[in-house]
Amino acid sequence: MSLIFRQFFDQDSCTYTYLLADPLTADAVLIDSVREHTGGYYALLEELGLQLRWVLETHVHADHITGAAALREMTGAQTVTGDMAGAECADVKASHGTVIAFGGEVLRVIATPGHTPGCVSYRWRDRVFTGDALLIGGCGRTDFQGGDAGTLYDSITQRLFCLPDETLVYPGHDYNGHRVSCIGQEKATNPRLATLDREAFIARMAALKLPPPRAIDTALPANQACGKEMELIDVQGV
Ligand SMILES: N[C@@H](CCC(=O)N[C@@H](CS)C(=O)NCC(=O)O)C(=O)O
Ligand SMILES: [Fe+2]
Repeated sequence: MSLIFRQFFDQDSCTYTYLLADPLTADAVLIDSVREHTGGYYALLEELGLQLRWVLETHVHADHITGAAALREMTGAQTVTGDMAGAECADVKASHGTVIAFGGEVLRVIATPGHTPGCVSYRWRDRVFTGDALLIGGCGRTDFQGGDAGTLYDSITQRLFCLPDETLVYPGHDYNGHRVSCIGQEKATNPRLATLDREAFIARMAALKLPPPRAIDTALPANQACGKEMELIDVQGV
């Protein structure tokens, strides 16, 4: 079972970005890229001789700007978001069950709304990329961008926790230095989900009272345009 897999970390926003590729055909995808790192991804793609096919977003991010538009321009890759994300710029608006193929590999889209209404997770082989739906020992906040704690609870318990226990969980962020978990571990130990029922989870999320992400005002409009430069957005009236 040959595969290419890399996990990148953006120190500024604690975002994880994932590179997946089929070494037999050299087709690659990136999940949740960060605009500041597009040069680095491009250099690695060149070094490994890979052709980027898809740039996938788990959601419209509030804390960093995606590299999607820049990567599309540099490589010709197509961009993918959830169909409820409200990012008109995306080439493919994926819904629950959509299959994204690259080389001999497939990614399956799992709709996991709650952190935002348009959040999706991507399942690949024995792994699931959960964005900000399920974090390691936590979950995405639900206090802005149309977030809804009850919806998030349902997504996690009904769509993610029914995957096999050994499925590896790769989140969109980690603020505590964790890199990977698995479904069985999150079911057993996630403090928001292992011990709380739906009502208690909703109450816990309402009590979090977190400060807004520092970059929210610039990140949201930029990401709705797939990360295009703001000057360009203004000129084009997007
Ligand atoms: N301090 C961070 C906050 C980032 C933040 O709010 N992250 C969101 C994801 S976009 C979240 O859900 N965090 C969950 C948590 O902090 O428990 C920043 O300013 O960027
Ligand atoms: Fe987020």
